[in-house]
Amino acid sequence: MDRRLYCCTRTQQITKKQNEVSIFVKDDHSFMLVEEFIPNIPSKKIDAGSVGFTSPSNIALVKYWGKKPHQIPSNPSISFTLNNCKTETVLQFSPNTTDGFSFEVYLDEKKQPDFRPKIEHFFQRIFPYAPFLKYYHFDIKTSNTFPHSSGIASSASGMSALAMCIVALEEQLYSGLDANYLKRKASFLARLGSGSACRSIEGGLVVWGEHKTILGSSDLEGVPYPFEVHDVFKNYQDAILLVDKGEKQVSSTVGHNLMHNHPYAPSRFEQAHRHLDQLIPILKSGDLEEFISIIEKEALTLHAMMMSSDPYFILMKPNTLEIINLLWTYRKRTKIPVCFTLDAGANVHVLYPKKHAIEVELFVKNKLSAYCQNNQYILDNVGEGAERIKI
Ligand code: 2P0
Repeated sequence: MDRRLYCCTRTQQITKKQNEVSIFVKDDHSFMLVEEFIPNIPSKKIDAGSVGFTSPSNIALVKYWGKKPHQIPSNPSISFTLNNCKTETVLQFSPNTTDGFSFEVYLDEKKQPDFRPKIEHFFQRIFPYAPFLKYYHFDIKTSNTFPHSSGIASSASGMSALAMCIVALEEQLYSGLDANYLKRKASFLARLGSGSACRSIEGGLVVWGEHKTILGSSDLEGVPYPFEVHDVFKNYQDAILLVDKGEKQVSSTVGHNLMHNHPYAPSRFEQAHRHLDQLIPILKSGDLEEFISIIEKEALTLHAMMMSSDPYFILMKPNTLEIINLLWTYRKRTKIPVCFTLDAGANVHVLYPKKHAIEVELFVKNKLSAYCQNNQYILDNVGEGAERIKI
């Protein structure tokens, strides 16, 4: 069945095509269709098979915090794609004998019924763009390279790996889809699973969210940062200090929603745009003093937003602050341009240029690891994005 026809006859179109985006109202829910990513009738028939991808986590320099309906970010963000913290996903498909979505999820070979609601929701959201999801039963077999419950967001790596598998299946079913389209579509689909996941498909620096100066930036997908990047940022290092490996106190979705009616939200969103503008010459020149100033301001503003929302919450732990203070003292003493950033949790990402890796890693091992749970930390660096697993 042609989904476009289905949608148009069952719904009322309230906005005419604008940049290929249409907004429809179906029953009481509005939904948005981006026609560019809606496939036609499959050109081939395949009964069964499997595809696999690895996809990394990413660490935001300018943070995404606050979103609108349809997974549209309230402000643009930019991140380094990581290299070592990855999810590996194999999608095995065989004929579906039911009317709905049919799938099982496995983590490290063990069935994970808890993951089902999130995947079911993801499939519902992306179904207009992947109608073939109902042709098949899927066994989704996934594992992470980072320790389970390490407090590292597995949604970015997990959703981007699954999105890559889904477009790889699409590539097998439809002819003539080029590699660039497939990567863009994977980012678009990954965003519908988890916002930050759209920044994990491509390597290096990735921008998500419209920004006036950044050519091609989009609210719908992550795009490679299009301007000149100084060599120092091409192999930046990230030591992830695992301060608290527990369950997240606040889900990201709840956190993002607390930006609605937040008294400081408008100026925060404006600040993110300004920080991106300021980063453009810094990323070109390699001015690390200015880089550090923006990156640390972003991390602390993210947590300041959480601490001033209603309800308010604190995700940093005492050891998070101990690490930040030790790092500031170390930077002052050694003049090594090392800085920190934070995610929506207590873990600290220590960022530094590769040429200082030996000294900084000794400092992490000898001083900072004492403030981590079980002394655990992960050494990571800027990576290349999602990669196919040869099956
Ligand atoms: C980021 N974070 O830019 C920010 C900084 C956490 C702190 O994106 O609801 O898991 O799935 O779209 O992507 C975490 O939020 O949220 C996040 P959803 P997501 O990386």
